[in-house]
Amino acid sequence: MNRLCTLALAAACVALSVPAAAQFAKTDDAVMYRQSAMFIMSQHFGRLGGMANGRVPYDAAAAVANAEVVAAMAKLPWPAFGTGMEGGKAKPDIWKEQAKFKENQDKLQAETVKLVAAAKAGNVEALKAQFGPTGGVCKACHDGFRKD
Ligand code: ASC
Repeated sequence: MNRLCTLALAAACVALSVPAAAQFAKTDDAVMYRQSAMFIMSQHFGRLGGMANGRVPYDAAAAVANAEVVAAMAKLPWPAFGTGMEGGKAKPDIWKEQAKFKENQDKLQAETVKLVAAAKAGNVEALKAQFGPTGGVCKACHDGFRKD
């Protein structure tokens, strides 16, 4: 019985401590996953940019829909930067400065939550006011952690 418990505990520990790598069959999948999430994010962020910059007519419902996709995508890429998943455009600094990288993730998530709120305000001025700061966190992280 004791032995069984020990084994069960060990199995639970392994299951709980499986690195994020276990979520992906291979590193290439992790790279494709994080790039895909960021590609979708950029498409929808770009549509908001069109409205914020007056290139396309402001559409309040579309703004909310786009901002919600951006905020949803902003949650996704991070487990795909797990241990051993170096590659793509990711600078090695991501794995060397994990606290700083995490700070950038948190900032992005905070700004995209504000972006949804700004879109829900229902006027282009609110959207404009939050578009810049959100793009700023995209850029800051890319400057520090993405290869050219
Ligand atoms: C985008 C996109 C980025 C960011 C960044 C903002 O639409 O693809 O990487 O915005 O350019 O400065």
